[in-house]
Amino acid sequence: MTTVASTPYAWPWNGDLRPDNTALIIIDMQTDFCGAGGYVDKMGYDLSLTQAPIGPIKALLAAMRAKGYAILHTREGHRPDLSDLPANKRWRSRQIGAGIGDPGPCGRILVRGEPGWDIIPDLYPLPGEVIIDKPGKGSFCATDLELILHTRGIRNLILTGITTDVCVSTTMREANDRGFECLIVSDCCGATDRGNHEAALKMVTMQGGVFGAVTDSASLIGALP
Ligand code: C5J
Repeated sequence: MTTVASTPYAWPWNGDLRPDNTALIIIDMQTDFCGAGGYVDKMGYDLSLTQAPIGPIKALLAAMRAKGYAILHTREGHRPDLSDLPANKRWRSRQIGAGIGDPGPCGRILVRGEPGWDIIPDLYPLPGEVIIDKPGKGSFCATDLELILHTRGIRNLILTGITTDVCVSTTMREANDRGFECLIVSDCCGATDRGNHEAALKMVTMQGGVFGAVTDSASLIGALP
């Protein structure tokens, strides 16, 4: 029986925390979301907020790699022909001056294969680690993530990445509804707005843990079997 000190309950609910039933998912740590000239920068948001989790994720990633946990990475992005980009998503991004598919300092914004779309070098996947390319905010929509998790016998999902209130939150909700036991790591996430980051974490803790539980990287690393 192993649990992590978390809010609102010691996670996971059943104390069954092992490297072979638990995965770390690192969501969208791409230049477009945390690097100069990328999508978030073009929208005018404070990059320090989405860069803040880089160091904590790096430490957690090293600890979980060393202990043999499954590591998965995601990238949000669209096909170069934009056939998987809904017209309303493109229109909205253009409203704020960062049109998805349009050229920018890091190549075409959020387009697969462009420099800005890829994962930042600090957190780049190792060979053998799963990369999920997704066209939307949730990591389960239009991907094979659920099949991969079931195939590997994963029951517990540890969520990190950016942004807390959009892609991380959407993925946590999707995973929770599919029966996965979810833990979000507060300092390993970041949002384009500090209040939204805090609110997204607080929402998890309602109703006895409506989407799972919240912890921090020091508590998690210290408890990992
Ligand atoms: C957003 C994401 N915020 N990765 N994407 O559009 O959270």
